Amino acid sequence: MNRTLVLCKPDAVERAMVGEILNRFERKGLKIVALRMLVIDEALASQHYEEHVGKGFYPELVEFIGRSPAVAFVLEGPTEETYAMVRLMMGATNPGVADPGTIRGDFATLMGENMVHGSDSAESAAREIALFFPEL
Ligand code: D4T
Repeated sequence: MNRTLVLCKPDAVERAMVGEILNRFERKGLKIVALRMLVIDEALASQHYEEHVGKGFYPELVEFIGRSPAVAFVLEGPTEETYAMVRLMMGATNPGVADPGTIRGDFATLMGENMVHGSDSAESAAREIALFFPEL
């Protein structure tokens, strides 16, 4: 699996940062192989975030992820480490401690508004790509 799923979350779309984010991945040398804009409803959110269902922050997470459109895309790289490369470029989940030079480190401040999502393993990538792009 040389592919991974990325989401520009609603905060990124609202702030008109989609172009900047896509540009970073394209400059890195990763290829966009599919892309769509959608509102992530509760049903899709519960599948995407199945490991977080029932946690304290889950209701807020669902409200945030569905509050306005997101942009989902699939990136392809030359190795099976594509998902890891993308996660490095995103930075730590909490933007408050994300390294400068990463997307979250450069553009975000709050855990609840952290701009992007990237699959955290090759297995997650396969599952999430099937969820957002069943035609692939
Ligand atoms: P996503 O999945 O959005 O790319 O984020 P990460 O993979 O980096 O982090 P995650 O799955 O642990 O968290 C998902 C999402 O929930 C928010 N969150 C997380 C939160 O608001 N409070 C918390 O305590 C945690 C752990 C942020 C990202």
